[in-house]
Amino acid sequence: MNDLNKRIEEYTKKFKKDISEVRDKKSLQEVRNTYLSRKKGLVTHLLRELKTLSPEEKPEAGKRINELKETIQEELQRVEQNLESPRFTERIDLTLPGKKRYLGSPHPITLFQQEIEDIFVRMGFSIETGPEVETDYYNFEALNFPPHHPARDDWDTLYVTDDLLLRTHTSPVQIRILEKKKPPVRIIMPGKVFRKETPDPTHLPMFFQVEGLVVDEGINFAHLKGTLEVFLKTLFHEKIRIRFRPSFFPFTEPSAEVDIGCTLCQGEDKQCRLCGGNGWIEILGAGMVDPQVFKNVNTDPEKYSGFAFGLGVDRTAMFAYQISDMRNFFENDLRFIRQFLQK
Ligand code: 2NL
Repeated sequence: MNDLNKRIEEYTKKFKKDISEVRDKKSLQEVRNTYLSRKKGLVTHLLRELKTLSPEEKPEAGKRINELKETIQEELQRVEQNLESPRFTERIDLTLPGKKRYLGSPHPITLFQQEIEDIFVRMGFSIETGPEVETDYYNFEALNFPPHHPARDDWDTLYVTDDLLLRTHTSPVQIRILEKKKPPVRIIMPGKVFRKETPDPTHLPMFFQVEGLVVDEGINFAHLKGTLEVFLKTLFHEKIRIRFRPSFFPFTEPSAEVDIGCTLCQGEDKQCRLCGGNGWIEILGAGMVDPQVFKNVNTDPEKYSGFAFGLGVDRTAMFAYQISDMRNFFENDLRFIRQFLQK
């Protein structure tokens, strides 16, 4: 009897040790076999040995062996559950700081483009978009660039095929609209445009442009001037000077370029990193729509006139934020990008 009691105690201890070392299902099964296997299990042996005890000793010993068996079964089940759900075995430290999730935000150029759009929308313009891969006709010919005309060279075009190209300006959208819609037209066209250029502080092979077009009876240069002055004064918060210079574009006549006084040095610094000491910054190209362009879209130039303009969004953002290298916008250095997050 004593011998049996001793072994019950011994197995109880040994089981505690064995079960505490279980780390996977295989070792769990081994422990189960060691104690409960029908043929060789240690507990099975103990039960068999009950027979050798006297009738007085049997009930007490039987009870203890059954208790041991139940304990073993419960423990095996508990450990099995733990193995199945890692949450029970891994200790989770609830005091650790959480993982920080960063919120996305629009790109600074997108935000600036929206500012530009908002100003024109408040003046009654609507927003139009169109394809980035264009035909030669929409990008050049309809805009009064004859085939093989040297002016095409100024646009450093990226060709897809002989007839298909990446649009070099958003003007083709205006042609598409004028083909479909009779004046009055008052629209702006924001979007990506492409030029074969090596990136440098003031040039990118892909940039954003906003072009605008107003067509109606009796539209004249004063409308152009007034509209662009209101636009620029609003965008630069009234703080700028504006000047118009004569220029040339194949699709407008007469044409002008619009400069603003340097936003960094106000013309006072001969070595200014933004205007290079010039004091003026070229912001817009504009002009009265050439009569030939109207003829190309079946609009009568005797009845209708219009003005058009175009500006580079990235370029203008550069002057609004006083950044001297446009490549900063697309290098995706978060320290740079985050400065423009809207609070
Ligand atoms: C610039 C100059 C300009 C236009 C774009 C235009 C469009 C049609 C007819 C006539 Cl459909 N003109 N667009 C006119 C003048 C200038 O952009 O330097 N952009 C960055």
